Amino acid sequence: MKFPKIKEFHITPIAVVDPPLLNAAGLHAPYALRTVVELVTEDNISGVSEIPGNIDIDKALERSKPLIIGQDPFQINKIRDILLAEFGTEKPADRGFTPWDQRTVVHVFSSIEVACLDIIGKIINRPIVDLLGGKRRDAVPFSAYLFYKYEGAGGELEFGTDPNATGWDAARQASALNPAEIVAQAKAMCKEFGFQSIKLKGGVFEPRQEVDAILALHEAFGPNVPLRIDPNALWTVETSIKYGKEMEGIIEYLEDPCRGQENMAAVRKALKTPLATNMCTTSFGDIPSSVQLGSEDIILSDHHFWGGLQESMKLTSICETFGRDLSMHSNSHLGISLAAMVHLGAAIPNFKYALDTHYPWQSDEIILGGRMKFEDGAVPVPSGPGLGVELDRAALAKLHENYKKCGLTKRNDEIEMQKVQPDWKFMATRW
Ligand code: GKR
Ligand code: MG
Repeated sequence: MKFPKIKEFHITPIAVVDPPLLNAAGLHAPYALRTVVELVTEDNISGVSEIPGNIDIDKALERSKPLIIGQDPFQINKIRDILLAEFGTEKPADRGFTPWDQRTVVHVFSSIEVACLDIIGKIINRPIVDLLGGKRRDAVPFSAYLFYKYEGAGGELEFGTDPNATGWDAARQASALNPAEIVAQAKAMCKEFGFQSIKLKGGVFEPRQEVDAILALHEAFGPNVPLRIDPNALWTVETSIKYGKEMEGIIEYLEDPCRGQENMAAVRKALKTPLATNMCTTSFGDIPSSVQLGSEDIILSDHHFWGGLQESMKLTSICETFGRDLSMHSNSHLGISLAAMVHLGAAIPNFKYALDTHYPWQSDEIILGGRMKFEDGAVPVPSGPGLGVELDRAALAKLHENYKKCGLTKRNDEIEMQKVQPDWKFMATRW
């Protein structure tokens, strides 16, 4: 039997409006960068994927083009071997110190794998979740993801706001620089999306203020709404233990309070609250030391940097074996990524914690039909073949124009922050 081969490989960098959100590394630029990959087979079946935008990843994708064109999209193992032979394996330390993952090859592999799975799903007329072993739930719950932020809509408006915006569109533009404004942001986001758990991105202000924001959220939402805080590794071990103890019984988990597996393990020993990470255990190479040290209870997987959806399923088995729970990390993203996250979220076992998503912070979209809908904080699993979403080519072209105009080629939150506070410097550990 003859199977159609991949004949086209398209790489489209895009820039997506993003508000001035604050984090441990500084400030989000007015646009978040994403790259959309599209593979097309000889019989014109198209498979798509979306990954974080970065010119180095785009260059590596370009380099992989001639290796991928001519391959059978079903032969994902062979494709992985070809890419590994070309690029080699990255070291865990290559992820860097920033809150987001700075590796290249894992992202290349993920983008090609998801696009191949999209093609396979379309050929056999089944959703991707069925290629991951099948659906364990019909809808995937997500958590509200709160950010400290300056006033502003992002994009062309930058720190300006749209006076005609209402509801969450208006709330998304408001400043959130203290506990009361964080509570207001949480109320507006939960009202719009129906989220039933809440995460606060920390590592922005000194811990006392951020813990006060958690206490204010607890007061406002009551004990039945699970809370989390993520200082992105900026706290010392002592600070993590001190404030971790204060939040015991209030938060469902503490995410990356401090840097490195050893430090995380020391904090974990001192607290009853589970620890989660998307920073200290982020690759298969990190698993042996994670198990040996006991650095976390929950691994926040992300198919974009764990090398794809099948690799993420492999991670779920490792988590089951070594007594880790699994949930999901996110960065600014659009609907192709969200669809892939939902297929994975529907397949994973022992779903204990609602997944992270930045989706409420974005207003653009590149899939036909517009923004994906949340029902009571959850996204129904798309039932169409493959990812179950189709590329909106006009919207893609518009966001590609944004990319060409905005002048950004990779994320650098420190530079953005220095435009507001010229002497601001990223510190790997701050408090
Ligand atoms: O978007 O600013 C952000 C986040 O800080 C993101 O880059 C992190 O990778 O959400 C992420 C996290 O949970 O650490
Ligand atoms: Mg995190």
